[in-house]
Amino acid sequence: MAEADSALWARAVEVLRENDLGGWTKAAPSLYPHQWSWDSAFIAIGLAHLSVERAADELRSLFRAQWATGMIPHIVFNPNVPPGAYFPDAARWNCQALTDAAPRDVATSGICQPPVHAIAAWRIVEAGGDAAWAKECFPRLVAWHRYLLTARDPERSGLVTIYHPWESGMDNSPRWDAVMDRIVVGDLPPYERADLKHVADPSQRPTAAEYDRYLWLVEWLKRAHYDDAVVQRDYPFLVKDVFFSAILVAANAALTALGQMAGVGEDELAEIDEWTTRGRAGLTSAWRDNAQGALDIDVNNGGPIDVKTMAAFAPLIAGGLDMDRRDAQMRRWDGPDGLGDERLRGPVPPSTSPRDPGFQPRRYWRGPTWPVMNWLFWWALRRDGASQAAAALREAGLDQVRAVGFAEYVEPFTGVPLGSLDQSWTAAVVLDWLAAADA
Ligand code: 2M8
Repeated sequence: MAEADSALWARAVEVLRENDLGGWTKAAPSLYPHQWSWDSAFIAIGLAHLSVERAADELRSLFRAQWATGMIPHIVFNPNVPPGAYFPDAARWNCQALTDAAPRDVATSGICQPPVHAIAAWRIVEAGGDAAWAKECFPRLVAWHRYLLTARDPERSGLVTIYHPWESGMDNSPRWDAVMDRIVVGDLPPYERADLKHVADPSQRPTAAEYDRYLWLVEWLKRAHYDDAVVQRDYPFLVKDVFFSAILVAANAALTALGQMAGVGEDELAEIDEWTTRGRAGLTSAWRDNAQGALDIDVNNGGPIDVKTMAAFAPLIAGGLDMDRRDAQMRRWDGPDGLGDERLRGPVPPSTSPRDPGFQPRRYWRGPTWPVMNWLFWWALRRDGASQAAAALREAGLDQVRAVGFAEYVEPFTGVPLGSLDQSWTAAVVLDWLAAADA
């Protein structure tokens, strides 16, 4: 490894150590003091290069918080965090009082996040994990995927229904604007935002109006006692999220590999195959030629959500595309909604296309580039043999981190770091990138 890369590696290791709270890692030093679901999956991918056992522990601590429904919750709360440091906190979600499905010994939020976990579990195997690990994690991951394939897709459409922008992981993406604009906030219990205590510049975070709606949706979910059937009967934010669904398809391939290693029966493997087929069919139904990709579907009015964001690359993440669709996705990748806008500081994809009316270059998921997303696209391109595009993305992604450190997100034109510094998942994906060069 070149000397500069050794230094980057050492610094990434340090960031993960500093955020390590003993068996699990907080998402960021102060802005995110708890364990986040998809953050921890990416973190495990990085940790696997340091210690297979420690990486497995990262996922184990999520599994301990798994709901009886199979859901892996989006936040596992750290009981040692002082009141007011993060909001909404465990008390506001109040899951243990409202549903028996929530675990008794650990407090969690009542929603989930994209299912990157099987991909992480398989990365642990690739880094030296054994059949015992595959046997241990397989049933947890099957229960998680089955929850998404059933409770979150009772129509068997192959597309997962999300209940909250936080479930997408892309909280304030313009993908959600039209649905969120329809929500009328009622009698919302008072609250104080904690995020703005940690990020001084409010133009980098969601707006007050967005936060009111986020919290209002939480009140709806509480009223439904977090019961999926009740939520889906009458609820203002029901969206078929193509990016979430695509990650599930990709994760099902990893689940199959884990199942084979664990020696599970043919029936179980056949069930996962069927999930994959269904997921691909769902993404095909969400394909729009004019978008050269897939668009989310607003369940309450049946229509596609026509905005230009990186989520349109969902089919690329899922893989298994026919030649025409793959070419269309790669044209989009190289075009003005992907890497082709000449104002971009480097060839990494903006979260929202600069051509979309909702684009804002500094505000969270409305334009900035996200190192962890660069990693995810790199992983998918590499998996499918697009080695040149993958190598270029890895190089550009690493260049960005070399320039600004382990930022949560980055302004796409100026390259200024935004949000939290020393974000755990950014450090983790850097380790995986650097390890890949040596492979
Ligand atoms: C962001 O989301 C949380 C809520 O879940 C927040 O803004 O408070 C998102 O970027 C999400 O994708 C990420 O998992 C989380 C922690 O990094 O922060």
